Amino acid sequence: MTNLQYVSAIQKLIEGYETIIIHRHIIPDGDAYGSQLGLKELIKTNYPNKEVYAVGEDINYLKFIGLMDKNIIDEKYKNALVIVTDCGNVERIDNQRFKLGKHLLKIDHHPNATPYGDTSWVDVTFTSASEMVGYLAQQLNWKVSPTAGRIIYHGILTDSLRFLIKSTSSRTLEVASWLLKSNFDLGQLYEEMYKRKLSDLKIQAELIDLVKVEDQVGYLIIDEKILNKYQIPFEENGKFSNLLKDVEGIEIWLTFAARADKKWRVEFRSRELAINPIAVKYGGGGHNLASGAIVDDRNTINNVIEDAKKMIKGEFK
Ligand SMILES: [Mn+2]
Repeated sequence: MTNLQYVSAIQKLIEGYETIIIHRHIIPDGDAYGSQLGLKELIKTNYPNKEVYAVGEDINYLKFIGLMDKNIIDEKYKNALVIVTDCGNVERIDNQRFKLGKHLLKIDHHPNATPYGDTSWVDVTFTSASEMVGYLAQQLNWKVSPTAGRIIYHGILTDSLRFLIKSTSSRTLEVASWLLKSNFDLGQLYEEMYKRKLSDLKIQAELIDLVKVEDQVGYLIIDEKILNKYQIPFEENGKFSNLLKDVEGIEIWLTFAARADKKWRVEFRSRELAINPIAVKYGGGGHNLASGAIVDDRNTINNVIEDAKKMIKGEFK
């Protein structure tokens, strides 16, 4: 099916259900929020009589984008259309009640790790699931409130690293341009997104000193002690995953960050080599050039680093 065929199929689905419940992945990021809350806002504007809910855990640093709906009882799912955005694998869907609906629609730009959904629109050529939602709205000529425009634009910005990643296309910019017409306050959004604390700069200085580079693999281990010293909450432990981006001589860069449950969050990034097979090996997943996983201990961290070196040498299996 072409993208335009998906667009009209999705339009029919939305029109066919009175209740729509939208899920996305755990440990949400800007794109998860953008595609989920953006789509909710769009449906509410264009189909004001429908009940639309966005479910999952709230995350503090994204409260300026919006809040999740609470206390949605199982009964609500009975005749509902359930939409899951920005999530490649079933285990990562927040929360597992997504199965309770009448029809399941997946909208995603990750490689199709575990296919799911009665209708599944998956296209890895989009920078973000938010771009897909923006594209959907643009093609259907939906009304876009400033709130929806802002939420979706933020999702595209965060996943595309402000239009920096290679999958940024003329379509990305057309969708972004079209969203800007909704007249949200772009300056205010940038202020929220890019404001930093002095401690953010200071921790970066300390982290840069800890960087190791071996065989074109750069890595950084951010333990609980450093996070505490600079009062960085565990839920923000992913924000240094691009510190080693664009450094000459580094092909793959790995960031290991302490978690509240004593496990480690691993962020895999790569200039060109597809590194998601390593993430998958450790129970994670993601995109070719940007993936994530959670590992148990320092031993496993060393194994991940060794696997990345093997990947560079073409010896990873
Ligand atoms: Mn995404």
